Parts: sequence; C-alpha cells; structure tokens
Amino acid sequence: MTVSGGAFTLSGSVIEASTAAQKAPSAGALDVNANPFLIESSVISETVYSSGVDLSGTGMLCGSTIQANQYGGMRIGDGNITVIDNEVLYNGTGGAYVEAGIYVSGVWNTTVYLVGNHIHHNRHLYASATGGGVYIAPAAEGWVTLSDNLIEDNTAGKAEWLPDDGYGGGVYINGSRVTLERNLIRNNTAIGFLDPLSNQQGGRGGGVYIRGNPILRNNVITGNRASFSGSGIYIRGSAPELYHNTIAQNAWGSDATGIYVAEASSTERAQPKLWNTIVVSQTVGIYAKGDVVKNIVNADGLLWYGNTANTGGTGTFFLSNEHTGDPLFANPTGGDYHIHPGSAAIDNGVATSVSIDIDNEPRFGIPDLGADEYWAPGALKRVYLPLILKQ
Ligand SMILES: [Ca+2]
Repeated sequence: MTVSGGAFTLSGSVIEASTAAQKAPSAGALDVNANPFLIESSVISETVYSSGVDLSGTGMLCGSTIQANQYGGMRIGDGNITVIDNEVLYNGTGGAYVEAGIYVSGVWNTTVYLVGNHIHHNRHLYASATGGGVYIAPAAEGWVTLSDNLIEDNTAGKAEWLPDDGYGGGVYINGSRVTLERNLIRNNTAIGFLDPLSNQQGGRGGGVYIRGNPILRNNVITGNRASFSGSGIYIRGSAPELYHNTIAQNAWGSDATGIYVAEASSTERAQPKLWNTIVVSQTVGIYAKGDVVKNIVNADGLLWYGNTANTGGTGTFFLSNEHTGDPLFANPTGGDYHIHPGSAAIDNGVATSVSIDIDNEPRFGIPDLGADEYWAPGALKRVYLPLILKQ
C-alpha cells in the first residue's frame, strides 16, 4: 500500500503477506509519505521482497507489531517521525537486500524518535551487515534519539563460515547527531569471518557499533557478543560521549571486550570520553588499539569489577576517579542491573550534566556510577509528594 500527500490514519489494521513489486527494502508493504500520519494498533507482517513499513513525512507509528518482513522491519527516511511502543521482531528473514529491524537514514534537518520499542530477533545478514536491531545514519542536520527501548537477540552477519561481515548486532550508528538513552541492549550478536588472507572481517560491536560522535546516556549493555572485537561496544575513529553506562558480561569466543577503541585510519584516531561508567565481568574492560595510531580513552568515574584486565592495548588511557568493587546488581542473570545497598557504585560518581537515571528517577546527591541511581525504599515517594499534591 502506498500513501502519498495529506493526512493519513491507519488504525487497528492488518497488512499481511504482501509481495512488493519492487524488490527493494524501500518499497515497503506500507509505504507512507504523508503529513500528518498516524499508524496505530496495526500489524504489518510477512512482507516478501521488501520491508514492512517505509515512513517519511510527519507523524507517528505506535502500538503496532512489525514482524517477519523479509527485507527488514521498518525504514525511516526524511521527516519528523516518532516511533513509540511497537514490537519489531523477526524481520530480515532472508534475501539479498535485508536491512535491520529499524533502518533510519536520511533525516535531513528533521528529528526522529524511537521510544519504548521492543526490538528483538531481527537479523541483518546481507554483505557488510550493519545493525541487526537498529541502523542509524542521520544527515548532518538531522537528529535521531533512541530512548527506553529494549533491544535484544538481534544479529548482524550470517555465519562464521560465510563472507557476510556483521557490525553492530544491536545498534549500528554512523553519524554524530544521535542520542541513545535509557536503553537496555542485551544478547545481540555481530558475526564476522576470516578472509582468504586470514584478516578478520566484521564481527565487531556485538551491542553497539559507533562511527561518529553520538551521545550515550544511562544505557545497560550486557550479554552481547562479537566474533572478533568489541562484544559490548566497538568505537571506530570517533569521539563519542558516554555518560553513566553499565557495561557487563559481554562475551563470545575469542572476544570478551567491554569497549573496543580503534582508529578509522592512520590519520583518524578514536577519542571517546566516558563519565561514570561501570565495566564488569569482561576479559578486557576497555581496549584501546595503539599499533597504527595511539587511540585515546578519557574516562572520569569508573567502577571496575571482575574483569581479567581492566584495560588493554597500547593506546593511551587518561583515567581518573577509578573504583574497584562489587556493584551488587539486583539480578544480573535475570537482566536486572539495578544496584543494591552497599554497592560500590553508590555516591562514587563525578558531577555531570546528567540529572536522571535509567528509570527516569533523579540523580541523588553525589551521582552513583552506572545507569541506575540507588534510592532507599520510600525516599523517592517523599521527593515526589509535592508534585502529587499539586495535581
Ligand atoms: Ca547518589
């Protein structure tokens, strides 16, 4: 279905098993360029030879299910678009033109919000697969914000013995005007392969692959895997800013690196800046390559725990306010990375511009390290009481 022009509303509809005439993701079973549009409580599934939804214009997609579309779930081009509270799953089931669960590109001078979506089991397996769950590449004047999403069990790349190199199992970012905040990014995979010269291709950035200078705030990145480097995060030749992120137990095969920092070229080094980071249960917490050019890691406020080595590589590290101790996560095997009383993260952070935590609760006094701010039972209610009384 193609919609072009003025106002468009689709509510409670099912678009199922469409076959696109044009064999490309950009066709979309539902191809909308409207102003304004509202798509709600609908199902777009099992599209053959294209993606499920292609959106541009101004509008909102909410409360819908985007499932098992062959060339990718959703494609967002230019527009002021909000995608909220959807389930995007099992897209990218096959074919030569497969894209991510949600693919965002273009975004000229406009703003795209992806909020509160559950993005899971999507698979980008076309050659140089970038972004299993979400691919983001905004233009210079656009802005893309991902907040409060659960991004899990997505894959970039096909299989270790096939030449389809994967980058960014959960999220692939190529651009600077991108914000990731309050997301739980877990159990995603980036698969690579060895070429005939035994060079490693792909297999980088199990959770997040970063090219550009995005901002990451209050995210938990855990249980992700990469064949070769950066099971948690891979940073290539860029200077992203990372505030209050919790990186824990990302591991697979030869790589169990929390954050891997590498140059893009001999003249383009990586220089990430981190504040109030927790790095736990990694073989190498943060690795900075230094063989081609000295990549530089600046980190202020760190909690290390249970890493075989906290840092690695011959790059340059400027670390301050480091702490070592048990963060006392509530239930890490169950995916709960809130911290408990007695956590070494509590009140050990440094002051930053970040005033809330992953739960949208205020930072309290001296900020805690990582994504969660600990509040004693009942404490938060007292703070919110005046707000409640006003209503
Ligand atoms: Ca505190």
